[in-house]
Amino acid sequence: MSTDSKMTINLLLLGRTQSGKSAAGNTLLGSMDFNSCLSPCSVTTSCSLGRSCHLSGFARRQGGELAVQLRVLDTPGYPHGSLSKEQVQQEVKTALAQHFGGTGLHLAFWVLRADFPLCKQEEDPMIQLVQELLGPNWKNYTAVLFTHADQVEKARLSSEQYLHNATDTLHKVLQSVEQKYIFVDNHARMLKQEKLKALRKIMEFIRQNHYQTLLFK
Ligand SMILES: Nc1nc2c(ncn2[C@@H]2O[C@H](COP(=O)(O)OP(=O)(O)OP(=O)(O)O)[C@@H](O)[C@H]2O)c(=O)[nH]1
Ligand SMILES: [Mg+2]
Repeated sequence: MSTDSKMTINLLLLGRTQSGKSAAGNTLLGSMDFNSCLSPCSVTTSCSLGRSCHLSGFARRQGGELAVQLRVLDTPGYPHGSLSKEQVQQEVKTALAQHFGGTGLHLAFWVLRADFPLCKQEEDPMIQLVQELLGPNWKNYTAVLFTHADQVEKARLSSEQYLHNATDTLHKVLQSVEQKYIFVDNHARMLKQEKLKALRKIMEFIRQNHYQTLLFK
């Protein structure tokens, strides 16, 4: 969905329960569309779509300013506290077809907490789910979104130092998605400049993939 001065970007949030998916959706949209809270069980049990207003100041096309609307699909976590893998998968599949069936998905984020190391046991099932949802070209349409960037800062680590010390599993994942990642602080609410930086990175990932979208039936 795109005119000369306006563009709609469709994003999907996937990740384990309580990783900060809904909070990240709110941060990206600059709203409180999604219910986000600390809970001993999974909070989000069905998919929902949030839309930002038309945002400017971070994307240009042919020399002109682009007004970009983000559409973000929040999903139940996987593994989930009460839903099976099949239920989560079916819920996301249906929502992808309903919301992005016509226009297509630009980018899916695998949401990871930066304050937890990524282990192999978590990686395999998640990659499998992403592959099943996005198909064989999933790597072109997937990036990592680290939440809890405030905790990384609190530990006095730069994002480079953090990644330098990360597990081999995380390195492998980042390699497979061609180092597409962003850090997000959902706690303190990011400063305007930090948010613009994250949005510019998202646009760059999408540009690298030639603005292609994944279509769903
Ligand atoms: N400090 C900090 N807390 C965060 C951040 N992101 C999320 N949280 C907290 O983590 C908890 C879970 O956040 P949610 O947004 O509900 O996570 P979710 O992945 O949507 O959770 P489910 O829907 O249960 O799968 C909440 O208490 C958030 O405030 C972050 O960047 N920093
Ligand atoms: Mg949630």
